[in-house]
Amino acid sequence: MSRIRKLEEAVEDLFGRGMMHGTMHLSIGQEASPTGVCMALDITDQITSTHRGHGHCVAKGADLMRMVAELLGKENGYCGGRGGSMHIADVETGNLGANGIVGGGIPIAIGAALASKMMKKGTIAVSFFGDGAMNEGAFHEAANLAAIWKLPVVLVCENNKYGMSSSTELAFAIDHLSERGLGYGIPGYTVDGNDVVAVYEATEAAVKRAKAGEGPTLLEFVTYRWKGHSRSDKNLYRTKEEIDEWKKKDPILFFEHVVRGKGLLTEDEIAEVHAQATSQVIAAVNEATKGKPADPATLLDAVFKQVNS
Ligand SMILES: Cc1ncc(C[n+]2csc(CCOP(=O)(O)OP(=O)(O)O)c2C)c(N)n1
Repeated sequence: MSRIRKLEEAVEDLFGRGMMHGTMHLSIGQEASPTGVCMALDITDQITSTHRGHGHCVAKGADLMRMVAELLGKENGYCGGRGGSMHIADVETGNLGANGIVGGGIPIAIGAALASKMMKKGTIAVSFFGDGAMNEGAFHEAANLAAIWKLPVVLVCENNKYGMSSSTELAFAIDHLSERGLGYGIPGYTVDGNDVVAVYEATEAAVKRAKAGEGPTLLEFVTYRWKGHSRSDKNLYRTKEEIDEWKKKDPILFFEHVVRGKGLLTEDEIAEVHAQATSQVIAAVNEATKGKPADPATLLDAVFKQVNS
């Protein structure tokens, strides 16, 4: 969680200094869901991510330097600098890709789960998506197929309360978005998305169910994004008081409180975790900035996989 937070703080700084291309979306405040979910997965299990996907990439094991290089449009980035913030894929760690199309990753995860089932690979797929994506047609079609084919997939809704400026209260007529699973025959659970242990436990149970051939689970992790939707967001649709209230529920501070209370880590050990995360991020940024900028002359290279016939 600390590594995700420090990376995103660094990304915000790089963007502010005009070093990044395109846009980017920060998930500061939401670190418990990628962390808790990916802790319950094997490296061979696959994920699909969203436009707000830096945390998912880090939690699934991406290399920080290659991530930053991608954000800076460098050749040594994950997609040769062509993808930027919203399109980081790292197939080796099972990350099938972030996706700028809201809801776009859900059918891809369903396809990966179908392939796993047909090829008897024993792996599962997890699709991360926001509350806004649950009102996309792609979600409904994918959920139905996952249910009727009993696919090994976990549908993870990170309900951070807003889809751009639309609150969930405005966009849904139900209180718990996990209820959406019931109409498809998919069990759904709403969980505190700022409690990493609760996220892990809920995911572990869903993964077990998927691996046992019992089909999909829908998990709603209730959380909050501290920052605006993207850089152009002036936060006119919510109050400073609301943001401050959620900052008090910081998933990192909450977890520190838990481990301190149980005597699992000392103050020095907690400080060491944060110090390590900071130095890893600094090293990644320093190394990535040395990379060669992607060359516009080879723009179409590395966009599709080359197959030699
Ligand atoms: C199919 C599609 N429709 C609209 C957009 C524009 N758009 C980008 S992000 C976003 C909001 C998504 O909200 P949510 O799924 O809740 O994710 P969050 O931003 O809260 O993480 C929208 C409408 C898009 N990228 N793709």
